[in-house]
Amino acid sequence: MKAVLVFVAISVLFSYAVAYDPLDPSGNITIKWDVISWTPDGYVAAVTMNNFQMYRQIMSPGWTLGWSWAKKEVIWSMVGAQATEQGDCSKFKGNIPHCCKRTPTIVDLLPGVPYNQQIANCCKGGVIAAYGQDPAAAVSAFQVSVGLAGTTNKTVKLPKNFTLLGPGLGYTCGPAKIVPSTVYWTPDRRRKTQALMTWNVTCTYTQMLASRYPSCCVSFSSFYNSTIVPCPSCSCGCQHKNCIQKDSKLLTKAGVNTPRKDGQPLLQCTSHMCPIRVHWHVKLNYKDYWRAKIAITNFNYRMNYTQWTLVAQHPNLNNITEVFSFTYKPLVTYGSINDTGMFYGLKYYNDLLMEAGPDGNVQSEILLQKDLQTFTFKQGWAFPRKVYFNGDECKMPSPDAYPYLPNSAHIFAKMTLQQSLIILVSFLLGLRVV
Ligand SMILES: *[C@@H]1O[C@H](CO)[C@@H](O)[C@H](O)[C@H]1NC(C)=O
Ligand SMILES: *[C@@H]1O[C@H](CO)[C@@H](O)[C@H](O)[C@H]1NC(C)=O
Ligand SMILES: *[C@@H]1O[C@H](CO)[C@@H](O)[C@H](O)[C@H]1NC(C)=O
Ligand SMILES: *[C@@H]1O[C@H](CO)[C@@H](O)[C@H](O)[C@H]1NC(C)=O
Ligand SMILES: *[C@@H]1O[C@H](CO)[C@@H](O)[C@H](O)[C@H]1NC(C)=O
Ligand SMILES: *[C@@H]1O[C@H](CO)[C@@H](O)[C@H](O)[C@H]1NC(C)=O
Ligand SMILES: *[C@@H]1O[C@H](CO)[C@@H](O)[C@H](O)[C@H]1NC(C)=O
Ligand SMILES: CC(=O)N[C@H]1CO[C@H](CO)[C@@H](O)[C@@H]1O
Repeated sequence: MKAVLVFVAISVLFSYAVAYDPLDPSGNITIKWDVISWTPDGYVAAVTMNNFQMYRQIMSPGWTLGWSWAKKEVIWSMVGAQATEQGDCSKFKGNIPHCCKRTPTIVDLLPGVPYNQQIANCCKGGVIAAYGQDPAAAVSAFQVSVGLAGTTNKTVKLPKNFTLLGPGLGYTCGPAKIVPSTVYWTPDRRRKTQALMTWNVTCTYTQMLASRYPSCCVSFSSFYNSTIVPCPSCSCGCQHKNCIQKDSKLLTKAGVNTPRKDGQPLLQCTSHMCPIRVHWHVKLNYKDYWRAKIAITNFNYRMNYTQWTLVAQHPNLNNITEVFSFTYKPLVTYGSINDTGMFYGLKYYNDLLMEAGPDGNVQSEILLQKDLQTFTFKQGWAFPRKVYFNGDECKMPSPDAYPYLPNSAHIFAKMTLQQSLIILVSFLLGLRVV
């Protein structure tokens, strides 16, 4: 048991420093450029961004992709996305490029653009689903026509310094690498064609880059101890944070919920100052099963979380028997250790976590079958080891603050050997110890 607590303590200490995500070790976003035709002064590329992360999506307002051209390339035109700035195209006459910047910044188009300006998987306002939740929606694509570029696979210079940005996104992208050309089926699926050249860029997420502080916290309670262990105070940082009391008259003003362009939240005042709190309640004990309740509360008045995801790590999740009102999917990380899984809402029922207020929460109950060899309510065993909301790890209560089972081992730990022996003996004799 001590080992568990030490492990929890160590993971709490180090979890914000590492880029590698042990719960999703191969999670990344891969950006693939397929050259689909050569043009007199360059090429046309189909660019596909695949989100291979199991439980981290790109939320509204969506992705922003940037890169540096290796030479003097320009973008003649784009389909399904656009450069945010045209830049200085003054040396062009007649036909003016879409973008002449050396480091273009690209954003997705919003839904609803005319059909003839779309391609498959474009125009979703930059929103990309998590792969574990909706693999078909975990992709975004656009087409770019590049000029003043190489016109053969020997003379093309790959773009450099890729960046994937957006509010709350902490991605680092590696260099572009030439990979085997993508092979496509023709629409009638009777013939295969091949890209003229393909390169990939891989981007990985680091929570520290997204924000210095966690963006969610966890609180605990149990049926066996009336103490509610709150989120640690200032879990998400208190400095320079404004907040609003939940009974404030300002909340009745029109437009108070309108999201800001810069993504600035309007938080309800709490001691933790997090936009999201996950509460884990150990609810019931049966002979062979136990039941926990999970509630997620939104404290941001300016944010609806669509397609939210919750990841929990707990040794008993390998024997999860029933999940009420959420979907559950195990994340099998290391072969036999099956202790981590993701939860998400049911479509049209609770996959939208509404802005702070009376509707700003979603909840579920889970039923787990006890593995009688490891199961215990002692030492906070029934609480999760790690919790992630939307791919960001949440701040947990300190391990020594977990609700204790009355008369639990931690009382024994404070006694002398002699006292414990007396208790043990009186227990064996069937006497009651107060
Ligand atoms: C990116 O993710 C895919 C899918 O999980 C994986 O096959 C690939 O190896 C990953 N790439 C890197 C560079 O980690
Ligand atoms: C390149 O990216 C695509 C996804 O966009 C992936 O299927 C493919 O495996 C990647 N190739 C390499 C060599 O990483
Ligand atoms: C370039 O194209 C030629 C044929 O046109 C092909 O043999 C060669 O493998 C290609 N090289 C790369 C790096 O794709
Ligand atoms: C890419 O970034 C590096 C380091 O920030 C910089 O030295 C280099 O000049 C950049 N390359 C281009 C083509 O902008
Ligand atoms: C959240 O969604 C509801 C219902 O779709 C909408 O009325 C509300 O304005 C949205 N709030 C925010 C902050 O976007
Ligand atoms: C992991 O646990 C889930 C949920 O109980 C179960 O459906 C799945 O079969 C388990 N996988 C392995 C490899 O044990
Ligand atoms: C409940 O748990 C707290 C620790 O969070 C502990 O201080 C308290 O003694 C426990 N209550 C009982 C009745 O054991
Ligand atoms: C009590 C019970 O069902 N235990 C099972 C929990 O899951 C592991 C592997 O996932 C099984 O080996 C146990 O039998």
